[in-house]
Amino acid sequence: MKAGRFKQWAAGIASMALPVLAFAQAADPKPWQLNMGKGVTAQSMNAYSAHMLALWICVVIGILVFGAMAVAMFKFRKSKGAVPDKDFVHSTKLEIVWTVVPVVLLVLMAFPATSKLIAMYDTRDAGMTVKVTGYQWMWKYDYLGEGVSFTSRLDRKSDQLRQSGKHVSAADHEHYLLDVDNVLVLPVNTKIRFVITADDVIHAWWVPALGWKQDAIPGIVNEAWTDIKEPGIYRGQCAELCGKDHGFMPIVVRAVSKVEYQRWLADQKAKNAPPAAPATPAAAPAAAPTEAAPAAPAAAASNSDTTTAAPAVAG
Ligand SMILES: [Cu+2]
Repeated sequence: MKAGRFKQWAAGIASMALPVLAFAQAADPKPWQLNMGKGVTAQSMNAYSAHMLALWICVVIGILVFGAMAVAMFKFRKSKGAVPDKDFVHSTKLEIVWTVVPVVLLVLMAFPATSKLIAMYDTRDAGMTVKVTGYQWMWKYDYLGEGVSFTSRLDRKSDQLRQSGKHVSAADHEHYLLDVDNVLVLPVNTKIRFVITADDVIHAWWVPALGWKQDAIPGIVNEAWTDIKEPGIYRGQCAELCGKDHGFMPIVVRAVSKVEYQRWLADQKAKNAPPAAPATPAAAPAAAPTEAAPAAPAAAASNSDTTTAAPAVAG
């Protein structure tokens, strides 16, 4: 009976784990994950190592304190003939020890934490800059100096599902409320500076795999940077309660190789450059619609349409 039950459980867990493993990204949280995720950037690894240092110090302290309590409770108990020492009320030596040891531990943790924190705010020598603007309820991305910008909002399928009122399961949408129409494409192994602001209320741009979140505040430009080590899709959300649709402004970062990024950027620039057509004055006016016509379906299919998204913001 017991063995049968165990087999049932094992089969159930295995069948549950299989689809999860198939879709899992390197930095996605896993079911029953206990520890903090490592992320995919230098900063997220720094946060992870600072966390692990603190965790192991806590583990050692826990073992020592609870071990001492266990010894006191089980070895020195009244039933074993232990007699309380009523004269022991003060020990300067002990007080010095329990003051100095925590101070040393705090300094031990503060040194790496401070240097990592300073590195986290050092946005110098970035290879490129992306301006992130929060709106109720979407994001706008400007690739500064490239002339590429677009808005990124909840994908239509999630939007329809959420308004349908039905109970949504993973079968309906694999990334329900975590998908967008236009993803933020970034190159790997590049120091990318973000300037983050908002147009209406306070939002916060947060992709856990990158290892930080930054407030997007109207009238203030906050800075952050990243250097993604692994290509992949990294999802996040607005992390500041910003209004009724706060839960419906996800973030999707697609990290690609530098070559692929340059190709993508060239595509975006080509789509964003309608003045290229009037550059040939000899061409008949009919040339413009034929030029534009093939671009529209291609843009819609590429899932990173900028030409149609940009006016949506202006309006
Ligand atoms: Cu928001």
